[in-house]
Amino acid sequence: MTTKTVMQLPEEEYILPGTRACSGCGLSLAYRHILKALGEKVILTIPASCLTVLHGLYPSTSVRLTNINTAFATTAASATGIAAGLKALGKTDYTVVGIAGDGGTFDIGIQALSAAAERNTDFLYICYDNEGYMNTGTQRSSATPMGAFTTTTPGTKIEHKKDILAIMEAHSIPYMASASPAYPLDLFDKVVKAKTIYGTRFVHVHIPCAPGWGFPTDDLVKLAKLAVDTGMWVLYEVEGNVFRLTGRSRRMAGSGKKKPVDQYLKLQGRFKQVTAEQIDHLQAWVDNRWERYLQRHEVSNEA
Ligand SMILES: Cc1ncc(C[n+]2csc(CCOP(=O)(O)OP(=O)(O)O)c2C)c(N)n1
Ligand code: SF4
Repeated sequence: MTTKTVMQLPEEEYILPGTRACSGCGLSLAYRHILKALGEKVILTIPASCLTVLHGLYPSTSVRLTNINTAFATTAASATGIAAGLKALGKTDYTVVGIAGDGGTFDIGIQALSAAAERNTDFLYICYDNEGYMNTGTQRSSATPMGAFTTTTPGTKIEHKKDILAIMEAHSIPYMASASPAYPLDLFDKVVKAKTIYGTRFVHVHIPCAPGWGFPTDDLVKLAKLAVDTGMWVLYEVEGNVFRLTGRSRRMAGSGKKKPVDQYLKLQGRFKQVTAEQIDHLQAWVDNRWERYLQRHEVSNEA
């Protein structure tokens, strides 16, 4: 089922008013809808990250759900343990959810995640991707795009972003998707779907970060939308072997319209030093990936 309006979302709020996240944080917006989709019967496990900051310091918390704070590299290992514990207790009505940043997923957490995915361990893993180690001061991760400045890339980053969804797909997991806080209904529906499937499910969420990327906080949604409109972020899902573009990306596939990447780059301080050559590289990278997605989308829709 597709959610058509925000009026159809559950009224229940799991984030209490007042969190320690920065104002205008993309994570707060996405997380609100993720938690609405997950509901009460959930056990979260979260490593050191902006999300731990959002949750707050023991004994106070801004989130009304059960959460375990785990070590940086161990989100998937922790989720594996919780899933095994629930199974031993015969409890089948809880969803186990590991949620980590891109540093905790693409880099330090990938070993435990790969091992769990290969075993098809029964949990949902959500990677919120603010494209750097933001909680500790904007260091580079393998999710940082080419041309972006970070505090550990003198000049700008010279490598492209790692394709984590391709890596997860190579594990043949039953469900994976990408989503954006600018399209909360698409995000909500994907998490609801992921919740019901058995095995390792992976949802990758784009998280614009005002202080780390250098844009005014009220540009958050505009920037998140531009990421999709330029193809820097693509909304899709892979269910079994079926690849589907979704939401705004699906409509773009129909109209054939994609904006140039520099429209997205020029709104962000982190791309202040990007060179013309890097913009060309980024555009070619986006165009190649988009073509591949279009072909897969057509093939899967023909079948
Ligand atoms: C083993 C280990 N190394 C380093 C740290 C310090 N540390 C805590 S959070 C963090 C950055 C997390 O980055 P990411 O996972 O991308 O999440 P974000 O902060 O961007 O939300 C680092 C380096 C740590 N807690 N443990
Ligand atoms: S640093 Fe960025 S991702 Fe982290 S809480 Fe602040 S705005 Fe959100």
